[in-house]
Amino acid sequence: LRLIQELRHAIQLDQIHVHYQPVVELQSGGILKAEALARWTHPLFGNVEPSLFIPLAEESGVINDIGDYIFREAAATIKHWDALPGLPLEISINKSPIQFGTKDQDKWLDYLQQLELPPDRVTVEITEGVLLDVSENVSSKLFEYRDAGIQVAIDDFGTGYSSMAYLQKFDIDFLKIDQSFIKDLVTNHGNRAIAESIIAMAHKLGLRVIAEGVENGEQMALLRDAGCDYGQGYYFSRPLSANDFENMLVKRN
Ligand code: G
Ligand code: G
Ligand code: NA
Repeated sequence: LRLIQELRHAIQLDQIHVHYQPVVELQSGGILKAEALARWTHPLFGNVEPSLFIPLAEESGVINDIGDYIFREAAATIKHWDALPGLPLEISINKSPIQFGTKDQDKWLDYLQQLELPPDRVTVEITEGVLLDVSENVSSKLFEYRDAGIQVAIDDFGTGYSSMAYLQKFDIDFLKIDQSFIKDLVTNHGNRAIAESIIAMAHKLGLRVIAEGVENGEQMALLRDAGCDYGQGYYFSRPLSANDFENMLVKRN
């Protein structure tokens, strides 16, 4: 478990980076926001997959430091991009259940104030499981975010056990349809029915919908015609370094 030890020092050693993947409005093709995705460049192993090191970070508690680091880096980057032509971009940050573990879990609102970045430019992505956690830590933080104007998205929607009541209680802003439903959307009638039902239900509750893992134009057109608001996936762009994302923005405008 040497890797956990190394992960503890990865931030100071400047091995943790943020990549950005655009979330695109299906009707207009415009970019609404970027999702911040953690990357670890290990000196020997190269790029360590988040699916490997995020669980390690969660088990060891390092996720709190990594999460804060990613948040600060991503918020500062979005602020920096305000100087570019085009609309001000929003940023989406993943927050794992472990990060809700303590009462005084983050100072993200203070940091946004310091940066002079309006909280409504920030979305926190949580999984359905977080909503089912009845602890005071989770609900007080979600209400604090909401009162400040930070938006909340439910990630991987449809794979867990969300209750519709929780979507109302916490006044959730976005549902992200899990990529497993998008994968064979065009040929699998069941998955298409699930995606269309999520879109209809979300809209009736006043939520906006993001389809994850959109890989081709057929999927994009089907989702757009079904009324899905936004898409994210390789069809639009892979997650990019800050530099590459910035170049992409400049080229588009
Ligand atoms: O790009 P992808 O391989 O990046 O991401 C894999 C998984 O890791 C996703 O489920 C994503 O939600 C998670 N993840 C990526 N970055 C972060 C992060 O900064 N914090 C948390 N908690 N999870 C992240
Ligand atoms: O937070 P979340 O679990 O949604 O993380 C998104 C994950 O999905 C990341 O690992 C990201 O690299 C990956 N991803 C993003 N777009 C696509 C896509 O179009 N196809 C596939 N297979 N994976 C994608
Ligand atoms: Na996510």
